[in-house]
Amino acid sequence: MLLRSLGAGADAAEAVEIGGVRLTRGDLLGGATAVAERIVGAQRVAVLATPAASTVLAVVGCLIAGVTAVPVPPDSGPAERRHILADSGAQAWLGPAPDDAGLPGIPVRRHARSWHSFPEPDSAATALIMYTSGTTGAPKGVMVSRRAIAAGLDAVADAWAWTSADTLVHGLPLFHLHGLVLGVLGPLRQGSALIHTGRPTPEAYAAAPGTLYFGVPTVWSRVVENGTAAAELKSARLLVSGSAPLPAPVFDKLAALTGHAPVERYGMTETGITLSARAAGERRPGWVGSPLLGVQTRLRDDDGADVPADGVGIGGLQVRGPMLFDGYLGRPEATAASWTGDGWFTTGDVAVADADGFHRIVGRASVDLIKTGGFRVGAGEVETALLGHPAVAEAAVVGVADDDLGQRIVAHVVLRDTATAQQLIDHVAADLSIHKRPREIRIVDTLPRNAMGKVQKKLLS
Ligand code: MCA
Ligand code: AMP
Repeated sequence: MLLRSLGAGADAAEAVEIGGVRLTRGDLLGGATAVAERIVGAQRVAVLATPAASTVLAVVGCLIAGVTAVPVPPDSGPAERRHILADSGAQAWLGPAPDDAGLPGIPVRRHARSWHSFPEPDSAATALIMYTSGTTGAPKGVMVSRRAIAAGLDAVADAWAWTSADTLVHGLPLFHLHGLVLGVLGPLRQGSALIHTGRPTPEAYAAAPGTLYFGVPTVWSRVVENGTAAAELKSARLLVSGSAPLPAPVFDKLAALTGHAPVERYGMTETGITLSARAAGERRPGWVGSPLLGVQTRLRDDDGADVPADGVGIGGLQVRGPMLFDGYLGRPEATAASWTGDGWFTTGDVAVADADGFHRIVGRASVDLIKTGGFRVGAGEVETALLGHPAVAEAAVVGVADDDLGQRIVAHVVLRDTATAQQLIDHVAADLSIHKRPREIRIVDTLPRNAMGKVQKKLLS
């Protein structure tokens, strides 16, 4: 059973606190089963993934009914939302819908209850389609099966000694693997309580009594800037960081202020979490730990030759394991291109491994995938939005190093007509979600190009 804590008794136990609403296990099982009754027989539904009880009930209802859920960022611009709906083939909005809904709505009633018993869907069935950016083009739908979710959650539980005695605290968005799969389905599989703080602020983390705290590096760097909040986390069992590189100074300050060296882990929407430090093992700043249960890794150089795990050699990281995705929805070529002929997934990250199996992520092979505040943003997607403005002749978008966000999005733009930076940012905002907007626009006369005419992004920083 995927969400094995539901239906396992202890119905009065506190399961989820989110958006000021508290749901016991019984509330969640009864409420989500009532959702399941409304959607059973559908194939895919869209869920506007606000940090609210309705999102949790909707996604759990989908899992009970065997309907694929498509989480949609609540701040997504109309163009991005239209793409996700059309590409995914979602048949309805489950729960609250945006004003320009475009699809029929199925309400999620928080107080409705059903005690119908659904058979457990096939473990190979697609549980979620999560949209994620590539280097170019519109986001692709990553199909994740029930068994991949189960294997991924069991693997992190093993590494982090995560049990029903834990209370998880986080305030991450519910439209990505980190906040939704690890952060909501994780507690429901392990039987631990969840406190979702709405937003992942230091004050909210400090005020929530938990044992296990999840954050992206931006969250932890904000925590260490707030000594009072950090001190409240001394009573935690484990602080976990992932989704982007945790700067070593933040690691060190967190350890000094809270008494807990953070557990770093590495993953992708496509692969789930594959590498992590262990609760009972070494935590090394700048390193993301060793392969989780069932995971194998290898490093390959540009010619496809093996790079030794000697702590020095740098190579493209390839992984395989039971938590990997089933492909990009409707994109067989992109799916095939991401796997090697002998069955390894090419992460696009460049890494070092040592003889103990510890890995360090050195960077990404492509400058066109930006990680900002833990969000993955394709440069091409932002460039396409900018080029849609009539005054923009050329655009090159890069991620520039940023102490708070890891990288911040900066657009270099050649204009053919007058436009202000704010007008261009607003134009992107009309298409894409908030975190994909450039933080800065640099208006330039020309973009640096090589002899082939290709923009040399390495010169733009
Ligand atoms: C944000 N704002 C902006 C922009 N971005 N304004 C103009 N242009 C922009 N580009 C606004 C916000 O709406 C907000 O406004 C204010 O600026 C502050 O924004 P920011 O500094 O970004 O703070 P924040 O909104 O609090 O965001 C920081 C954050 C956020 C909370 C850390 O980045 C976040 O939730 N990151 C999590 C990403 C994540 O979960 N990734 C996992 C991917 P106002 O105050 O008015 O609202 S899954 C993954 O990576 C794999 C599988 C893995 O390994 O986990
Ligand atoms: P996403 O699909 O949003 O899950 O982004 C996945 C990417 O985030 C990976 O390919 C890495 O580039 C990056 N990433 C995730 N976790 C870490 C980490 N702990 N350290 C460095 N990079 C990370």
